[in-house]
This record gives sequence, C-alpha cells and structure tokens, in this order.
Amino acid sequence: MASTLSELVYLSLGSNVGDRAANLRAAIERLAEAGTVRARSVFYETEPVDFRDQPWFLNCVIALETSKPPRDLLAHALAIEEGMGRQRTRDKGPRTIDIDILLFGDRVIDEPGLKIPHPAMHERRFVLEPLAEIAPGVLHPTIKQTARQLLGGLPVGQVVRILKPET
Ligand code: PH2
Ligand code: MG
Ligand code: MG
Repeated sequence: MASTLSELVYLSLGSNVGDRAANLRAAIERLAEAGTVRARSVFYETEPVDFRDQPWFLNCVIALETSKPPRDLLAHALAIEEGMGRQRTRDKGPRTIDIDILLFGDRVIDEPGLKIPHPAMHERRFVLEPLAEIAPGVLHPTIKQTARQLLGGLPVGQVVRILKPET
C-alpha cells in the first residue's frame, strides 16, 4: 500500500437530542477508528444559533491525526451520524450527532458536499471556544487568523459555557 502522510484534522461535534454527552463520547470513539485523537476539548453547553427554537447543544472539538483523505473521512463521519440514528428532519434542526470537518491541515477544498475550512466556523462561538481551547494558534488558511484571533473578533452574543471540567 502506498504510504500517505498523516495530517491533523479538527472536527466539531454537536448534539442536542438524547444523552448529549454520551452521544459526543460515542462519536469520538468511532472517529478514533479513522486515526488517533490528539486532543479533545471539554464539553460546552451552547445556545442554538441559526435555527434558535430548539434545545441547547453540547459541543466540542477534537484534533484527529489521520492518513485518510478528506472524502474518506467525510464518509466515515456521515456513517457515524447515520449509525447513531440522526434524522435530518429540518436543516440546522435538532440532531443526536452532527460531525463537521473544520480544518484539514492547511488544505482549502471547495467541492460539492465538501467545503474546508468549514464555511461558517469563523463566525460561530460554539466552534471557536473549543477550538481555541485545544489549538489557540491554529491558522485559518484563507482568513489567515488563528483560532484565538477569530474568537477575539466575535461580537458578544451567543452563550457558550463549559458544561463541567472533564478528565
Ligand atoms: N449546529 C447547527 C446550527 N446551530 N447551534 C449550536 N449551539 N451548536 C451547533 O452545533 C449547531 C447550532 C448546524 O449544524
Ligand atoms: Mg453543523
Ligand atoms: Mg454537519
């Protein structure tokens, strides 16, 4: 088999249906099948954005070292979502688990169904708080700002608070 260099990928996870913490943990376990989890943020309780009339989310971000190509990792993430019974009842509505690829090394990909960096990551506190926790210096490859800088530039608004310290 041809060897592939591994890359560091940041993924955002969210859940607002059922046992949210258990859902995040189960999804992280399954993501670990695609590589090595190098970092994981604590869990944050977050106010819904975009579609606001739904329960609060738990969100976190992980760093995954993987030698899978982006399309394969996306397929793995979608398979986890489906395996965990995610129903796509409405766009941006309630879900047992949502797994989004935020950053894939410093790659920029703009294809149908696969946009990296995630097109909304730089404006979402529920993404930037956990990302800046585990990788404050990671650079957004097109905006050219670090996670910490992007977080510092957000308007006040969306409530994001640490659920509890995790070990
Ligand atoms: N995901 C969305 C829409 N709104 N709000 C919060 N707080 N957390 C999410 O993960 C989230 C959201 C679409 O994926
Ligand atoms: Mg999402
Ligand atoms: Mg998604």
